[in-house]
Amino acid sequence: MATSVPIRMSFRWYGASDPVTLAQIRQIPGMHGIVSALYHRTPGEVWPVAEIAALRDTIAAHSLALELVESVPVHEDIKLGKPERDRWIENYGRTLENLAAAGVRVVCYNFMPVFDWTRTSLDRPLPDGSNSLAFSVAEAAAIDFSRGMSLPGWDSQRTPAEFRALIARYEGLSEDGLRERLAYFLERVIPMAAASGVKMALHPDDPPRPIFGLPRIVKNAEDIRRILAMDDRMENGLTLCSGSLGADLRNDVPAMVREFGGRGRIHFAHMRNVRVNANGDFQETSHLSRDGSLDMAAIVRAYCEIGFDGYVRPDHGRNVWGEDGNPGYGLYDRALGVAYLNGLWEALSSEAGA
Ligand SMILES: [Mn+2]
Repeated sequence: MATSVPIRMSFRWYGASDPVTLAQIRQIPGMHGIVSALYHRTPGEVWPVAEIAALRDTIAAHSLALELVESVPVHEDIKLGKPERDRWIENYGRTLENLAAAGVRVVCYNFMPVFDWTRTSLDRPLPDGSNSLAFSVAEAAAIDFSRGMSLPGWDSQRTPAEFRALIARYEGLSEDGLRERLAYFLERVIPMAAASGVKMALHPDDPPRPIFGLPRIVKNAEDIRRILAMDDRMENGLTLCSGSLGADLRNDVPAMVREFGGRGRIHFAHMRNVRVNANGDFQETSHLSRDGSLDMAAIVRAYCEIGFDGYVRPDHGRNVWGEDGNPGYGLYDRALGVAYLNGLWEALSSEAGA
């Protein structure tokens, strides 16, 4: 069969504590590699090369590659513009060097203050009896950390009072102010990434809107243009997350794939579908186009047209068949997502003459 799918299909795995095993992931058709991280390392720490290599070897024992990492977290001092940021940036560069030495080629990261994703429910029922992550604008607006309210998925990390204090540190910071801090970070990190041979892949804000008064600067095509213009090198690239950007109906995801991917700046494609209301509420769905608001075939077609040969992973899945796993990161629905995406890619890449 001449049809080939040139993408490198990948699957996020949280390490030895993940209820999903590498042996299971290996059996999903077309699987190339694993997306993981040293989750026990705190933001700002240098990741030792021996630990990265050990993770790579564990993964390689299942004939899977570790070529991309999600995420190397950006220390809060960098986003806050504190003087200590130079030390954390230097450490970031050393981590990139160590990752490259262990064979990692792409690093996903984000630049969201305090929370790197936000949902108001981790298990909202869907009509078919499954459940999934959801976001309600009204429910988010009603969360009041000063009254001890917590946020689903984050309530085990810090107390409401700690979150309130963290958010207060950003009070009065504009989008321009946060953008300057990203520019400061990129000005130093992109040259180190380029020297190490690692491509940086910025993940968009999730959801793509300001939340709890915190500024957001990776919400739409205009935001992304400004960030890519900060350094024109390939190493200053993107993780194009269809579900994050797609949660704002004004974002045209296939157009973004063509614009940014056509310039070689998309290094990692996150693929998932969401059902979005006009007011900004959304719920994650199966990957199938008709279950959500995104035309997944149009997105894959755009990738095929630009000849995309980078890394792809199914993003979150629903919780189906009674699986007891990490919210959004069970085995079954993400595996169904891979099978669906493989089918789209096989059909549409041969159509595009790839
Ligand atoms: Mn994503």
